[in-house]
Amino acid sequence: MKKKRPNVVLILNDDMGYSDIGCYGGEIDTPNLDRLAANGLRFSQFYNTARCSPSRASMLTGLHPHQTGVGILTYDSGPEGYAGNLNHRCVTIAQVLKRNGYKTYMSGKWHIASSLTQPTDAWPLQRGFDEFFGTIIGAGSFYDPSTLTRGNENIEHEARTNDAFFYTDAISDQAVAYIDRHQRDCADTPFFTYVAYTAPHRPLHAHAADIAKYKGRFDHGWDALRGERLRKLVEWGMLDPHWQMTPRDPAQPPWSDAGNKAWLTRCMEVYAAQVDRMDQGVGRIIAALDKSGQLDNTIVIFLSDNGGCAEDIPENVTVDELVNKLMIAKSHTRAGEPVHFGNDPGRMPGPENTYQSYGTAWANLSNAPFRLYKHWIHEGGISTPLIVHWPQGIVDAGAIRHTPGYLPDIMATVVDLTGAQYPDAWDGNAIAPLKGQSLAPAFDGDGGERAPMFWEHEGNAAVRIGRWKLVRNYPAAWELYDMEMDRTELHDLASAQAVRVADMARQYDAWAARCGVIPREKILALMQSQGVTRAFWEKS
Ligand SMILES: [Ca+2]
Repeated sequence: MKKKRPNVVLILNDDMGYSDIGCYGGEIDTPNLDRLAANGLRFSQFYNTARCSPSRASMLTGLHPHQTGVGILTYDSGPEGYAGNLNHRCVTIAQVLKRNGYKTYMSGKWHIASSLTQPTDAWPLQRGFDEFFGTIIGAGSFYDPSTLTRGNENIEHEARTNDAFFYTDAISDQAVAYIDRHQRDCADTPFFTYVAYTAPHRPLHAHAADIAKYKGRFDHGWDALRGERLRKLVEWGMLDPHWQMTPRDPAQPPWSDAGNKAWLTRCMEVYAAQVDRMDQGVGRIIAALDKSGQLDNTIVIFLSDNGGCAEDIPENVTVDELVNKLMIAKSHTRAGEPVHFGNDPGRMPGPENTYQSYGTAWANLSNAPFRLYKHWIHEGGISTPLIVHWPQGIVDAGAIRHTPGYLPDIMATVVDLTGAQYPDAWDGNAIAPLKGQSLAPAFDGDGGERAPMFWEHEGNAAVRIGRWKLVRNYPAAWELYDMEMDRTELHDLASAQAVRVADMARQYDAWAARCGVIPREKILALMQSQGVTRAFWEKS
């Protein structure tokens, strides 16, 4: 008898740093993710694409973001490669698996379609999902989310009329319901479930009980805790003992000098509560898989879409723009109280009437020990946990893998392990060749060949070839790092190795031309000429 093909549960979260969860050195209680790691694999060098939309586009299609039409974000007037809308030269994992006999489900944030309110061919049901519950937009209230949708139908009223609604829980509930119903109705058919949490993306919204649990957990402050995380990661063999801690953002005070400590710690407590709630949901999803007897033959993959975020709630846009144009906030709570935008030490974050973010210094902690944040291609912007759990396919339970990889590898891995065919054409359109490579060989051990990896986001860019990483913080010059000696990117070797820099830059330029990357100066002018302001395409 033919062995049943594995199910795939792909869990993505939003704006979480490399070292936040327990099994990557953080203080947050994530027993369910930790258990997946203990029975599966943790990858120490997996990379995303520095921001929500491009990461999702790349992960779901196996291509680079610019090839899919989602070069930056989801605004609808950009040029080729930046239309902000999934194009027809790519297919999603859901399309590929559905054509290969899988049932396909999605619960959570989409954020790769320019139309937020009217269904288009870039919405989930038209991109291979049999079912969809979630939001089309990239951010918003956890209590009353904009663009809440089931299938192709707006269901915002379901949250608005339900005092108990909380988006993280709703995403988990729906994922569990899919698994339960699938087991009841079509247990012999393999399935793909994409669970895209918005936690811990700002605003800092969380349940009071979850926040209370973290009281005191961060009182030692960002400096001591960064050191503690690095110490743990080195002790566990995740990071190399020779890599040094990066300096914290010099614009932020040492913890000992910081004012408003009660408010500052509360910000991090709410962030932790957001992640904690997600982990509770992961626990329920795993329990549903276990109860249905599917857990052993399900590949569960967990990762984050970009590094910890140093961007605050946009201050250069009006409340009207936040609410009506960007649609990332509501002007009133469901009970009709006014809401308060922006970070205000006089007001504790967490409840529905607040829109706050945790700030640069805590983002430094999230990304410890690495440099920079979401939006940059230095390690702090693109390093993510990657946990893979698959009892039938992974023997070396609890091990760490140092094989580098990045988002296009997810499609390649899924295609490899399910036996599905990645198409060269779809509905008469040519589909770009798959850019990733399967991670499956690394399930058995490190040491395989790794093709060069490339990134570009808003002018920030990198190429990694073997141990070498060439990286640019736009508009500054290229920097060169030896990732075996210095993964925290503290010792720039560019001037000492000009020949290597020139060679890698040439390879980067060839890749950028091949994949339709438009230089930052030019894309900015093009977007502005088409009425898309910086505030719009950089700040949400
Ligand atoms: Ca994100």
